[in-house]
Amino acid sequence: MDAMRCLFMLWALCCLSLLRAEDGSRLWLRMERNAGEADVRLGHGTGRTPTLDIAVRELADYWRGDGRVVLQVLPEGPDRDGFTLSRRSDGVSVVSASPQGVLYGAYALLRMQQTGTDLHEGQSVTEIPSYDLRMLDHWDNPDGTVERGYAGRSIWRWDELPEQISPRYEAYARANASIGINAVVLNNVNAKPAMLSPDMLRKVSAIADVLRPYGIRTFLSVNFGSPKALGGLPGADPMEPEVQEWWAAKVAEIYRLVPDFGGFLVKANSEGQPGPQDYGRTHADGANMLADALAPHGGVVLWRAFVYAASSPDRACQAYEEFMPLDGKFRDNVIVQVKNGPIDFQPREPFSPLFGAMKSTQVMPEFQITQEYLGQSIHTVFLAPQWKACLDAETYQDGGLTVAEATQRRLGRRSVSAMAGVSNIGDAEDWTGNSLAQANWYAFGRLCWDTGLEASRIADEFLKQTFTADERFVLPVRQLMLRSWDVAVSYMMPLGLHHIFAFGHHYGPEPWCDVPGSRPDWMPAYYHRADTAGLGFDRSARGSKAVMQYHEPLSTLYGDIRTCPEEYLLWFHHVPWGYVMRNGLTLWDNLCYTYTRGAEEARGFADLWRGMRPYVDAERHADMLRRFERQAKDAWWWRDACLLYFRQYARRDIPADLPSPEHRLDDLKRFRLDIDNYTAADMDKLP
Ligand code: BDP
Repeated sequence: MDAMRCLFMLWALCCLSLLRAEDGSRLWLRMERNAGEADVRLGHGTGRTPTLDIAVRELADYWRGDGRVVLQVLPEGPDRDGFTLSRRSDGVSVVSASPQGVLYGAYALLRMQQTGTDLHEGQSVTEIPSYDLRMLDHWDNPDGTVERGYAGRSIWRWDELPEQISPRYEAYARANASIGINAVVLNNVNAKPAMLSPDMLRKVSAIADVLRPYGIRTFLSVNFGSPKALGGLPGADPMEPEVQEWWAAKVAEIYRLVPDFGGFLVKANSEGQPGPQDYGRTHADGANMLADALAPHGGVVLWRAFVYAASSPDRACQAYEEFMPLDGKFRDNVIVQVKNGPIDFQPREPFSPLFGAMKSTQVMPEFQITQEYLGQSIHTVFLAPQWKACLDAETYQDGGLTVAEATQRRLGRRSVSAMAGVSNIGDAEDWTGNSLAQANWYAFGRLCWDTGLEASRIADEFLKQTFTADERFVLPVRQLMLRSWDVAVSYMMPLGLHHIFAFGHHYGPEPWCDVPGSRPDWMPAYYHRADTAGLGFDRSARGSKAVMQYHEPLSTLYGDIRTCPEEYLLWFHHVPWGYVMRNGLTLWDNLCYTYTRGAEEARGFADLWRGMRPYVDAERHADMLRRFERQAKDAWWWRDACLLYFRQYARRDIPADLPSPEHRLDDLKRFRLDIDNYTAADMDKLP
C-alpha cells in the first residue's frame, strides 16, 4: 500500500512539474522536438550564414515530415523576404532570394506542420509579405518601466547590458522571426535624450547583435531636442547647421556600432515633446533634417502624425490639418506614421482620414497591441478584427484604395512600406501577462505579413499552436476571440462613443471625470458631449467638419445621421436621446440594450472558458479564468457606470426587461483606482 502511495505521489509530482512547464513562455512555438531524424541541408551553391544556420537548426530540431528539406538562396527566388515552398516526392524545398526569406519559409513549414495544413506532393506556395518593415514599437524606458505596459517590466535589462545578454532576447527574436516581424523600435516614443548617449548606444548595439541573425533591424525612438539636451547646443532648430552636424555625427556613431541600424521613430510637438515647431519649422523640416542624416547609411525616419493641441475645437481633425499641407514635402526615406484612428487607439474608431488623403507621402499604419484602452492584460480582446476593419476600409482615394493598399505602395526611390504595432511584451513569464493576449502579438505579425489573412484563420493558427488542435477547444475559443472586440466595444463604448475612460490609467469607466485645471481634450465630456438634448460629438458639416476630411462618398455617408454607420453614430453626430435607430428603438434604448448585451456576453466568455478545463493545462486555465471572471465583473461595472451617468441627461428609464444596475452612481464616482497599471494582483481591488 505504501509503495502504491509512493508511486502515486511520484506520478502526481511528475504531472505537476509537467503542468508547471506550461507557463506560456513558449508562446505559439510549442513544437515537440523530433527524434533527430530530419534531413535538412542547404542547397547547392548556398553558403552558410547565421540566419540560414537558424533555419537549418529549427527544421533539424522540429521538422517531422517525410524526405529531406533543402534550403536554397537563389537570386531568381522570391525577393522582399518572400519564399517558395514546394513539395516533391523526395521532400520539400524552401527557396528565397535572401537568407531571411528562407528563415520565414522554414517557420511557415513548421506552422503548417503544427496546424495540420501540410503541402501535398506537387504543391508549391509562394508568399511575399505585404509590408517591407513589419515593426514592433516598444514603449520601454531606460529605467525598465514600460509606458502602457501590462506585462511586467521591460524585457531590455539596460542596467545589465552590454555585459550580460539575457537569454530572453534571443527567444524574443525567434518569436518575432517566426511570424515575420523584421523591425523593432527598442524604446518609448516619449524618448529620453540619454537614449543616444555613447553608453546606451553600446547597450543598443548588444541587443542588435542578438536580433540581427533573426532578420530583425533595430530602430530607436529619438527625442527631437537631443542636440540641446544631450549635445549641449543652444537649441535643436533643424535649419541650424550645427544641429544638422550634430545629428549627422550621432547617426555615424550609431552606424559604427549597428551597421544595419534601421532609423529613427519620432514623436515631435505632441503631448509636450519637443519638435521643429518650437523653432517655427514644420514637421517636414524636422523629419527631412533627420532623413538627410540617415540617408547615406540607408536609414529611414518614422515621423508620427499623433499631434493635437489643447486649443483645437476638435482633436479628431488635427493630424490632417497639420500634415495635409505638407503632403509631398517629405523626403522619400520618411514615412509618416499614423494611428489607425483619428484620435487615439480607442476601442472603435473610424480609420484616420490621412490614409486616404496623403497621396505623395509614404504613410504607415500604427496599431496598439498593448491594450491600453481595452482592458489591459485582464480583458481578452482579440484585436485582429479591429486591425482588419482599418486595413480593409475603403478610402476612395483615386477612385478606390483600401488603407492596406494605400499604405503598401512605395512612392519614391528609397521608400519602404511599413506597419507598426505598439508592443504588449514585458518580462512576465508568458511575455504578455495573459496567455490569450499573446494572440495579439501573433496576429500583428501575421497581418503585417499578409493583410489579406482572415481574423478567423489567424485565431485558428494561434490556438492550435499555443494550446491544442482539439476542435472541442479550438472552435468555441476561436468564436470567443472573434466576438471579443465587438463585445468589449459594446460594454465600454458602443455606437461610436470614445474616450470616456478613467483619467490617467484608462482602465475603467469615468464618463463624469472632471479634473480641475486639466486639458479639456483629456476629459470625457469633450468627447461624449452628453446633455439633455442628446449624446455624441457633432463632426458633421454643421459641426467640427471632420467628415469633410474623408473622400466622397464617405464624407456624405458619415455626415448624414441617416446613413452614418451606427457603429460610428456618436462619433460623428450629436444624437437626440429619442432618435429612432434602424432597429426601431430610440438611441437611449439602444444604448441600454447594447451595454447589457456586451456585459452578458462577457459573462458568457467566463462560462465558456470554465468549460474548457479538460483541454487546457491547469495553470493557464486557472489564470485565464480569473481574468475572464474579472472581465465579466468589469463589463457590468462599465455598463452600470455609463448607463447611470447618461441617464441623468437622457431622463429616461432603463427598459424594464433589462436587469437593474448592480451599483449606485455615487459609489462608482467615489471609487478611485490608485494604481497606474493593472496586474492580476490588483484585480480584487476593483469594484
Ligand atoms: C496615448 C498614450 C500615451 C502615449 C501616446 C502616444 O496614453 O501614453 O504616449 O498615446 O502614442 O495613447 O504617443
